[in-house]
Amino acid sequence: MAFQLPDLPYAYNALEPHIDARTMEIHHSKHHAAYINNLNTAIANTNMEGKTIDELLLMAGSNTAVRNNGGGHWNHTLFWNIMSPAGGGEPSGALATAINAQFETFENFKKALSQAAITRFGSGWAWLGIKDNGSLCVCSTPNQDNPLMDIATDKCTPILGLDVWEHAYYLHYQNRRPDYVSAFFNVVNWNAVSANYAAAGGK
Ligand code: MN3
Repeated sequence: MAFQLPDLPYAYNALEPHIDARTMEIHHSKHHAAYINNLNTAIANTNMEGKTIDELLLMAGSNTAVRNNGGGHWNHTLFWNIMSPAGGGEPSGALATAINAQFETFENFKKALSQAAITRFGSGWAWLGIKDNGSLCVCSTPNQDNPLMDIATDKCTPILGLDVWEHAYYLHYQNRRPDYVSAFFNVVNWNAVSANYAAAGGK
């Protein structure tokens, strides 16, 4: 069973004015679709066919096409799901408690994630993740790598991902990545991030 492009959980224009419809349409229907097509091509008729996307991430180090395109598929699937037109604000419940315990304040966490996103040189991602010991971490990866991959140096299970490739913001923000990062916080679906936190073992 080949991988398929998941539907966006909202319309292309739903995240405006923070992320524009044209960017969302190209990002989902062209970029994410291309990662999936290239991933399917890379694994066809190999022993990787039939593996789950999470299993494939553990094989990233041995196959560049799987690393780039499997990562691209996994990363974008998370990205779409942690945004919402009803997003923004701050987390509540166990995730809020964990963020405050680790970063002292939500504002400090925002600064840490923003810094990771803004200082990632070239293309890549910034992450909020949960480590095996249950603690939260903020990190970033280049290209379509992510912290679940066998080749990851900062290992964790991402519960929030922020795409800082230029294709994610250039049409609307041009070179102003910090403005895009700031706007992103207006569409973060903290309910979805909290659900990811719980699913990853967060308490
Ligand atoms: Mn992207």
